[in-house]
Amino acid sequence: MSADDAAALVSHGANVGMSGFTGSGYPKAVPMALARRIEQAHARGDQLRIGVWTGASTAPELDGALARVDGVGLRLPYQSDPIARAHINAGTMDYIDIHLSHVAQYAWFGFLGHLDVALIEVTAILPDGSLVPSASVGNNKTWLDQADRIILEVNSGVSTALHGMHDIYYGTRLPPHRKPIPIVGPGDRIGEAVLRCDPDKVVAVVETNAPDRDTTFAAPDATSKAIAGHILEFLGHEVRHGRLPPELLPIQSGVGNVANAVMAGLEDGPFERLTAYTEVLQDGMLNLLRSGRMTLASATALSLSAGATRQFNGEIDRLKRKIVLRTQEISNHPEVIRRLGVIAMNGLIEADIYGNVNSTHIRGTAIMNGIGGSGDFARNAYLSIFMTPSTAKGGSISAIVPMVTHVDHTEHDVQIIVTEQGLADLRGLSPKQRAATIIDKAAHPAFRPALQDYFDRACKLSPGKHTPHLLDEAFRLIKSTA
Ligand code: 0RQ
Repeated sequence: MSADDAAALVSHGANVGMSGFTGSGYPKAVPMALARRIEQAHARGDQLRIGVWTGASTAPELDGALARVDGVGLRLPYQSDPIARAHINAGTMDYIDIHLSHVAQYAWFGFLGHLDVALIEVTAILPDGSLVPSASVGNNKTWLDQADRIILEVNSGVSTALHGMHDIYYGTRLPPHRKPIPIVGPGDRIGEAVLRCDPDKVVAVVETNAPDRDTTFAAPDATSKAIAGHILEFLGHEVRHGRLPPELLPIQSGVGNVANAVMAGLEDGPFERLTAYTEVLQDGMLNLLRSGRMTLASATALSLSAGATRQFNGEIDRLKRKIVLRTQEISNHPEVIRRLGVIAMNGLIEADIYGNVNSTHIRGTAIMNGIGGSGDFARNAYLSIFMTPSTAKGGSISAIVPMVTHVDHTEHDVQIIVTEQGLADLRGLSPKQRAATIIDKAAHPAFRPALQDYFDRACKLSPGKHTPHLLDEAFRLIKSTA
């Protein structure tokens, strides 16, 4: 069927579960056809807006195209498109920012409402009707199972050699019938290589031939190299003190350039036979797998630059033995993350002197991207590391503030904060000890005196002395520098 004909099957008010996770495996043709249809409907004065549920962020052809025509009433669970962000922050698009491991189970619990359509990119449809997933798995299993009707995009631009890399677990149940998730090592396979699909629900099959978004990474700069250096030194210290094995524990690495730079740092570091239990596999991690520094990686999505995708396609048969792509409720499962003892490394927007972290909001009210999987990993990790440049916007804003304007990760979930200035190890410290450490090790020298002055006066004047604060001026530093 043509993309336009398939798009005509989606009606106003429908909830559409789409594939896509950090710019990979998203449908490329039907969302754009839907955007054209929405634009025409709006020009005629007709209502046409849908709910868009995905795995995580997608690309301009999906989130951007639909947001540009004001076609999305509600979006969940994680997105990073600038046009969609502008709509959310203008109040014209509702957005529900959910822990990525929670999304599928919320759909099964019935917490999100009814799912009308699943719109899923696949690599191939097999003769028995099962589907070979493409470069991400995300929530595709749940969307296919839950939706009334299914639209498939078969992308011949994705290598069919991907077949065999995926592990789709069909053992999840609703409480009180749940059983342990039987993963005891990051490479364990517990499911099937393909997605099951009821052929009676398939209303359209659309052929495409298009690459995923080119997720480019900046070459590591001095700041991200310094952050990576502090983390590597810390990991070495932990090995020397017997708190980590020489091959470390499975690594989770968040999105963005700093995360990618840490992976690049591991390439030159002393650690061998690394593993990863993560959600996104970026260029830096692919390099570790190609060089043999990393032996295994479990993820839910590949999020690669065009160059890295070419390398991946060239070596796919060799890499297939080292990479497992799972559904996101398993890649981010708290039980597995806790059991394996994952080392979680995520970015932040601001952290306060007590270690609460804001990953999502600018000045407390505007969304940047979303919490993504950072909460799944941070709360359940063996080591929960957050990393950031110590300042933003050309040095005018301190990433370390007296009190965060929005809390995604509480002080109880944050063990280590790293900036280019240094590494604040908060393990075993009381709130006041944490504050002294964060100001001393992580804050930029230009902001240290103001933070120290706030903390000193709070220690004297705060009515409660456990977590001293001056509530009437906690946000003044932000106001004066933003
Ligand atoms: O804005 O591009 O307009 O200049 O925030 O900041 O420094 O480029 O850092 O790309 O690593 O993103 C937390 C957003 C960091 C990301 C966040 C502005 C800054 C810039 C981006 P500009 P950087 P990164 C696994 C884990 C949540 C989800 C997550 C994220 C922009 O890491 O989305 O961790 N995390 N998932 O200028 C004002 C401040 C600021 C600020 C930064 N204090 N005030 N602006 N910025 N700090 C993946 C998934 O879950 C899918």
